[in-house]
Amino acid sequence: MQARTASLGNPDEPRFMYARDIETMPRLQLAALQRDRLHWSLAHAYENVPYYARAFDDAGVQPADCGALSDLARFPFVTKEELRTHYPFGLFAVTRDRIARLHASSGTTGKPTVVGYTAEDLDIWADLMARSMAAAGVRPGDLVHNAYGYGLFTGGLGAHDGAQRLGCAVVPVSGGNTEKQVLLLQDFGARVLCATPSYALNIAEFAALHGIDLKSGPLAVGIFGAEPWSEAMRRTLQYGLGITACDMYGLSEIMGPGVAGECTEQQGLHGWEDHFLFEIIDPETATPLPMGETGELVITTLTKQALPMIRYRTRDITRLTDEPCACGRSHLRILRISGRNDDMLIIRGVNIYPSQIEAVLVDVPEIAPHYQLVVSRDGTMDALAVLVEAAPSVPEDDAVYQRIAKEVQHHIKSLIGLTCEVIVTGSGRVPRSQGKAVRVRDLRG
Ligand code: DLL
Repeated sequence: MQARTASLGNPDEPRFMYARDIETMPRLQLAALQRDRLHWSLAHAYENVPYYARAFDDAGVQPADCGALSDLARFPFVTKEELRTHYPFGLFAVTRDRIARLHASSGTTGKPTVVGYTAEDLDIWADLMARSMAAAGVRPGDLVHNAYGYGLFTGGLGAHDGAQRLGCAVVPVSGGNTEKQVLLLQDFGARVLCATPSYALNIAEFAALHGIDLKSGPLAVGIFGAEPWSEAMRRTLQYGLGITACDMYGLSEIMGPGVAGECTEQQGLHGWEDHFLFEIIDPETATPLPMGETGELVITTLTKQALPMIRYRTRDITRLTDEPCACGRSHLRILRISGRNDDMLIIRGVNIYPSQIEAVLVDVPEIAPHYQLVVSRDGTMDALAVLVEAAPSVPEDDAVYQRIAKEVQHHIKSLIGLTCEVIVTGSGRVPRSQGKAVRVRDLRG
């Protein structure tokens, strides 16, 4: 550890602008800090949220039973369902007058999930977003073009507060109006772009189509998250915008963006373990899995006041690694999220995530990386059609489209083992995203 700390070099190095001591803390020390904070968080939840008191009592556990970190496995899980049942403020652990802000996730059906923050929670959130952005190469003084949506979605204000905490200037443009986004990027000269990867692609495409060169300008860093994306998409965005693109992870139930952020090594996202405890469980049996195995991510908040979450089942599928990272940070890494458990498609016995299809599509030069998956029922079988767009340079010709469709079909079959229909359309026919992309249209009813 000593040698690694010594090799970190200049303490003013941009990637350690923030919280260097905490981010390079030896793992044993980090575990001791987590233990103390976990005790506080369990007691806080138990004493202030009737739901947790009942759930712990039913499971026969008390906060005092959690001696070691591994004892957390004896505590029950909490899910989005409980947040819905206790809508709007039933899981809050502080009185309404201590709440400084509310956010909510839209949810496609029914009531939204509401989350609340005390002033201290907002302060920590800004810190963690600042740390995540610094890890991705954002520096004090940078101009940050923030195209995450402002409003109830946590992306806009989360990135905004983090960038300001780091000492950046923010262009709070929010999502949408792509023409204006490109104009402002060009005229204001932002060094950093915050957006969903699908919207960043939309921006890059618009610029290219209108002969606007963002590549040779000051734009240098992309902070992309809020939806699954692939390494192939990273390459496309980095090349298309002339940037280093880093992944950003978070969810409103736990905080918002900045729960984990990728450093410039681009080898996964550092989960900020001084504020969260990460576990992986088997999504079927809910049994904890060892480090390195793929499963569902479960997160426990260690310092959240307003809305403590004890063993929250995220539904996100990924794996963790505690292998040292070349950047010198000791906090474990969450590897790229392949998708949500609920987004997994089972097509004729093959389990697939939309991001796996994306990884195949992005590498085919004759198609643009916009796609939608249409799932329908063919008798008793589920059928998948992949709707893709021909690249703008491809002539509008049915025979050419059919040849490309066959090739794509072949790639999907050989790389994922899935037989599906591929439909190639002309440029601009696949709906564009302004925030989180809708990748799957389910017609099964
Ligand atoms: O999407 C927070 C966020 C905003 C993260 C901006 C990053 C950047 P929610 O709307 O509550 O919060 O959605 C959370 O989005 O459970 C994942 O399924 C998905 N998600 C978020 N980040 C990533 C990512 C925000 N980097 C849900 N990769 C999560 C894959 C992601 N999926």
